[in-house]
Amino acid sequence: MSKPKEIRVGLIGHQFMGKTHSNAFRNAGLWLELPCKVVMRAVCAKDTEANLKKFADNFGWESVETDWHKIVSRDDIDLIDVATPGFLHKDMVIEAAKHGKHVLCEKPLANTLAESEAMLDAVNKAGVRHCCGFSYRSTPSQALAKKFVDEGKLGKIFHVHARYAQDWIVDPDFAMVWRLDKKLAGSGALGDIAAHSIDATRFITGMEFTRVVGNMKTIITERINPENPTGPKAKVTVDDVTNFLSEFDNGATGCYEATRFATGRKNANHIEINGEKGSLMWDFEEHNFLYFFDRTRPVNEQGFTKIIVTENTHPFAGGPWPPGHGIGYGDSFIVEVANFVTAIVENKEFHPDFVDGVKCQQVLEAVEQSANSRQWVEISK
Ligand code: SOE
Repeated sequence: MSKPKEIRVGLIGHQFMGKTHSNAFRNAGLWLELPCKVVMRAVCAKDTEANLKKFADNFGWESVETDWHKIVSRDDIDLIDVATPGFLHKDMVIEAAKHGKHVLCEKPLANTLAESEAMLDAVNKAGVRHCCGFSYRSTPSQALAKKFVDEGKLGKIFHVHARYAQDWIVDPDFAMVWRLDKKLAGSGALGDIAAHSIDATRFITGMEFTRVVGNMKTIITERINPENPTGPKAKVTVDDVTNFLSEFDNGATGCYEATRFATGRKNANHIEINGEKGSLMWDFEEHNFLYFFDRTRPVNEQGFTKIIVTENTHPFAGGPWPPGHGIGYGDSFIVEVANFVTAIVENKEFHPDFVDGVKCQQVLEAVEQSANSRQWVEISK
């Protein structure tokens, strides 16, 4: 079968992730050598046509749709990108797959494990390619961490310690938003940011979670209702902070925290992996670097090396700029979409896909079950 000369994209969602993904598709071809042209065919969102047209002009989308059922069925689109709140993921992805579209869906894949399994089933039945937006895998530094583990530089892994800390809702006057409503978001810090720590663990180490015990807490239980600011407050129905312990299929253990109340921490996504031969520390606040401790070096030379991950021999060529210039948050999405489009055109294996999305959902659900039962919960293979 001949390779497609272009991949025509339809985006659903035009808020934070819609903007991030628009930038990614627009720059994918500038940033990395692509085997085809990326055509930004249409953007769809719940907004007026006028506002959508303004967004489309600003980000380079050729046309707009106000009804998502239309964009997923257009025959001039090959790939649907779902960048919407979690409660919309399942229906949009399944419908897009039914129309034979490849699908990129933001993380977490769904609001429940069952929904995510239905989505995986739909893309498999349709025979389309799929990506789950665990974007941090596409930072050169996290990819280098995986390479080091794959090369055996850590040896047997003892344990993982991960903390994803933000503080954007510490203010009690911060009004209710969809991310704080379980019906819309599925969960709070757990699904939104612990999902990244769960995926990073699987990606870097190759280990699989076998059991967890967790604790979830809502610190501020009600917030101003933006629809009726002087009326009764809206109930917060998700976790503000989640802590959990884990065990893995190779006997290693893990300790995780995801919080939106870490006053002063803006997007502090951190993971440290300790092994018999060495350790790795990856921190998004310094994500142009990777910290590596090599216990095989002479004792007098041992210490955490701060590797600048911007050489063209590093994963993803260390970024598009000369060594030492560095990259930012949006760049990981550029790499993610460029690699996904390339995998589609060249029929190559691709991760993170919906299997990774479902594996993450299994852990999210087990943590929630454990927080309710106050017991350890097993995770099936
Ligand atoms: C909010 O917590 C958020 O935007 C997450 O949803 C993203 O996945 C993360 O990359 C940055 O923070």
